[in-house]
Amino acid sequence: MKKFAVFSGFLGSGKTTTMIALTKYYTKNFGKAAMISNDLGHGVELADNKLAQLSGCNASEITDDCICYVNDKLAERLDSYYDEGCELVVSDIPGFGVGALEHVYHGLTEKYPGRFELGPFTVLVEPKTVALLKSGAPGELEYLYDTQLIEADLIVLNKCDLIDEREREEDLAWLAVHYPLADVLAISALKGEGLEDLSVALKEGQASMRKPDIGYGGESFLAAMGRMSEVYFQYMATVCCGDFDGNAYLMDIAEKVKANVRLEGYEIPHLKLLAWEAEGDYGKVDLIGTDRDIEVVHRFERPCTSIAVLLNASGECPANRLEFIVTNSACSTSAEYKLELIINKKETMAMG
Ligand SMILES: Nc1nc2c(ncn2[C@@H]2O[C@H](COP(=O)(O)OP(=O)(O)OP(=O)(O)O)[C@@H](O)[C@H]2O)c(=O)[nH]1
Ligand SMILES: [Mg+2]
Repeated sequence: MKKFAVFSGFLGSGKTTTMIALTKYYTKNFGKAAMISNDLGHGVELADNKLAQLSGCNASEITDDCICYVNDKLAERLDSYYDEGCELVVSDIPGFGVGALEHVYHGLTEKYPGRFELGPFTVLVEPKTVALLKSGAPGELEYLYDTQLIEADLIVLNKCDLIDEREREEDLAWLAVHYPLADVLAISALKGEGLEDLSVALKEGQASMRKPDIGYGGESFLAAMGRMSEVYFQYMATVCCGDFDGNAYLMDIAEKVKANVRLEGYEIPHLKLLAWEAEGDYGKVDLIGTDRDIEVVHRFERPCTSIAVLLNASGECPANRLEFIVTNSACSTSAEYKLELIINKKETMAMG
C-alpha cells in the first residue's frame, strides 16, 4: 500500500504533534510510516521538522513553497519513502493554508494517475476554534477556520484532554452537523489518545476527491491572508563563560514576544521556539495566542553552553512589526544571558 494523506488545520491546532504521535504509533502497530513538514520559508530548517527528528520520528521537510505548488517534489519524496518500505506518509501544509484538496490531491492524481493511494483529506481542529465558530463571531479569520473544515474528509477534534466528555460529544455533534460530508473523530495527540481510531481511519479510508467551491483567491480569502505574516529566525547562541539555563532562556523570549504583541494590539497564533545542543539535548517552547499560557513542550535536561535556535513565528500582525518583536525579543534576551549570536537566517513574509 502507498497511502498518502494531507493534514490541514489552523496554526497551533496540533498537526505536528499529531503527525509525530501518529507516525510512531502507526509504525509500531500497523506498518512503517513517515511524516513531512511543509512551510514557506526559503532555505530554512523548520522547527517542526527538527522537533520531529529530535523526537525520533521518520521525518523530513519540504520548504520554500506550499506542497500545493510543488507536486513533482512531493511525488519524488513520496516515492523515496515508499521505496524504503513506508506504507503511510502524511504531510501537513502551512497552518493558514487552504486549497490543498484541489492543488495536492487533484494535482497529484492528474499528474501521476494511479501512483498514490490518497487517504482522507484530514483537518485538525481544536476546541477553542470550535467555540469561536459556534459563537458566530470568529472575526476576520473565519474564512480560514471554516474553509479548512469544508475541505475535510476527516475532521479530527484534537486537544480533547482540555475539555470534558460532555463538551467533546457536543463539539463532535456540532462538527458533524455543520460539516456533514466529513467523518469526525476525537483525539488528544499530547496524551496519545485516539491514535488507534485515527490510524484505522487513514488505513481504511479513502479521499472523497470532492471539489468544493472555497472561493480561493476571493475577497474573504484575501482579507484573511492579508492579516497573516511569518518570521523565521535562526542562529547559534554561545555563552561567554560557564553555562546557562536554556529552558529559562526560551521562556524569557516567549514572554517578551507575548507582552509586546499584546501591547501593540496584535495576535500571534503560533510562535515556536526550538533550541538544541550538539549532543541532542533540546528545549521546545510554544506560544499559541496572547490569551494563553506559554507551553513548555520539552525541557533541556542539562545546562547549556552552545545552542542552535530556530524561531518560527506566525502572526496576525503586520510583517515588519512581527519581525521587530521576534528578533528584538531574541536579541535582548540573549544580551541578558551574555550570549554571543551568529545569525544564520532571517526571513519575513507577509501573506497578503
Ligand atoms: N493540551 C494539548 N495540547 C496539544 C495537543 N496537541 C498539540 N498540543 C499543543 O499545541 C501546540 C501547537 O501544536 P503543534 O502540533 O505545533 O500545532 P501545529 O498545528 O503543527 O501548528 P503550526 O505548525 O503552527 O501550524 C503545542 O504547544 C502542542 O504541545 C493536545 O492533544 N493537547
Ligand atoms: Mg506544525
